[in-house]
Amino acid sequence: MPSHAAFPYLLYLVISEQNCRGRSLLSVAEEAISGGVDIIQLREKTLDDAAFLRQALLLKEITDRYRVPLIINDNLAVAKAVGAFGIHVGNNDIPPSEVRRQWPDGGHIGYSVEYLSQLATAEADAADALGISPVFSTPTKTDTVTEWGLDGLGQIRSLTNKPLIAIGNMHAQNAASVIRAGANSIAVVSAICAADSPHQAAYTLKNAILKAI
Ligand code: TZP
Ligand code: MG
Repeated sequence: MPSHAAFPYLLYLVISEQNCRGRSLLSVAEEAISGGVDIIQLREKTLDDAAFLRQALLLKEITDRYRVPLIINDNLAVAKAVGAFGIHVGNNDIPPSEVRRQWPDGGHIGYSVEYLSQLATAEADAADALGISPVFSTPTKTDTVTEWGLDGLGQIRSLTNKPLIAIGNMHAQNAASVIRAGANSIAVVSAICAADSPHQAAYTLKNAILKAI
């Protein structure tokens, strides 16, 4: 079983307005926090920088109110401008070492792993946590490379001590097995953003995780 001390954020919400079924991202985030979400990543792939910044500032007000860390996906300027807890970058984004250089007093860096060969690199070393992307294929993100599955996750677990964030078709029914395979954190988009009740969905997921650790 992995240590949960380095990354004590068991339930990780990845949110964007377009995945919220027409509801306000802010109200979905607030409900999700009330249900037990531990950390939130704002991932807006369709907004320009100004709109992304406005959205991030509004979300930061909420995450600050509840003392939930805010991660910004793939936009260092926005992450710095809002004083985010950290940033998450993909394999084709600004590399973690460059984030570190441009944000020396900066925050947490998450880095998505799509290839095993990424693990033995300076970029993985520079990251604080690794995204296992995706554990299971998902309609939410289709331009993915490797469907890791539980075996792939377990293999990565055996190769690194970094906290592992499992993402891709995570839900209450598979969360426990993913934790047992070595994940430190379960990250979801649809399981919370598209739920009738984001509060209840977060609560159910959190309980499934807590039972598995
Ligand atoms: N990265 C890998 S899979 C994914 C991201 C952002 C989307 C996960 O969405 P869902 O709806 O939780 O499967
Ligand atoms: Mg990217």
